[in-house]
Amino acid sequence: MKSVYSPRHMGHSGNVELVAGAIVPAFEMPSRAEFIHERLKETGLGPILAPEEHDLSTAARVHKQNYLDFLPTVWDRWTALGRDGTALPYTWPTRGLRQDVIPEHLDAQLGYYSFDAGIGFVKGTWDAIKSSHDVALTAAGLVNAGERSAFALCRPPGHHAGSDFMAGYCFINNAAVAAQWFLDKGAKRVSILDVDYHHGNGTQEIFYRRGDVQVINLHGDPNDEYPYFLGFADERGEGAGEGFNINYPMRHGTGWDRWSEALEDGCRKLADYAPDVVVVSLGVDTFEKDPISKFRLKTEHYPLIGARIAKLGLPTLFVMEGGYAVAEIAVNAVGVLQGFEG
Ligand code: Q9C
Ligand code: ZN
Repeated sequence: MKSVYSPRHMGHSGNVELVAGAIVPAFEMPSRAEFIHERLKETGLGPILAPEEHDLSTAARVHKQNYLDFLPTVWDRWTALGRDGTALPYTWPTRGLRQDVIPEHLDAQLGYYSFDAGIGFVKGTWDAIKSSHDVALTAAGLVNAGERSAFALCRPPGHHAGSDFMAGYCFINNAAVAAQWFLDKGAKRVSILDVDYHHGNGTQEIFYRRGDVQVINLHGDPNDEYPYFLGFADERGEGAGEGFNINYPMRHGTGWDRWSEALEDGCRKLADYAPDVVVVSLGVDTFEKDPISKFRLKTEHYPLIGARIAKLGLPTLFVMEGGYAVAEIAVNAVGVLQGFEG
């Protein structure tokens, strides 16, 4: 399997996030991608390619233009205010406040375009976001050109980013952009299978009213897990999207037996949908030792995930999402890919 990787993710580093009342170094850190990159080389999974530059026209079909215009401006505007450190929001437009005015101040816009404070910007953040987007589309191009599969080693991840909001370490929804790109290249239907520990709220929001992208999510139950406000089992899509959004919320402590049942059910529904291509939002924060998650998958289970996806017999793009047990995520993520290859 070919992979796509860019070192440009590394400029997105040294940022902080808010966890349990404390500002701490962000769990989403450069070593995540570096360990996976090393593991790809070590295992000889296949060639590792550099991304080609892509413009944001496909991204603009799943994100709002004002949101895409905002993202590259954040760091320069933050420093123009005489600030350093990490650019973070601190105020949000809740129920009852005006949603129709986008205030001019950067602090207000950071809140307007975000869901939480897990999306800190530093100097290299926009360049990393753009490179992650390019990595996803370059890998999608490999699949479109006839490869059975490809791996987009995206960093930062994407599945919490919605049409006009950043969230949970995510800015551009790489998997959603790739799915849209496949449609624009002639695919009639695309399935997104999201196996990250956290519900892909951004992906769900983007495609909720669409029938051309099926979204299947396996994740921590929002009753006791981030993103809390979305990811319940009764969210099935609306309008043309009715029935094409499928959620499998699972409780803290879920292990392989229960999780793999959900994967099996999801794969059957995916096969019934008969998409032209599958995009896997590949998070490995389901791992028992993940520092921010509460499932109990073991390293031996990850190749089984890949093998089940391979059984679908469909062209498959793997897009990297979460996973924070830093050294182990490399073995687990590449384990999925090895399991896919058989
Ligand atoms: N106690 C992804 O996996 N909150 N994002 C963590 C830690 C946000 C995860 C709080 C987690 C976001 C792509
Ligand atoms: Zn996650």
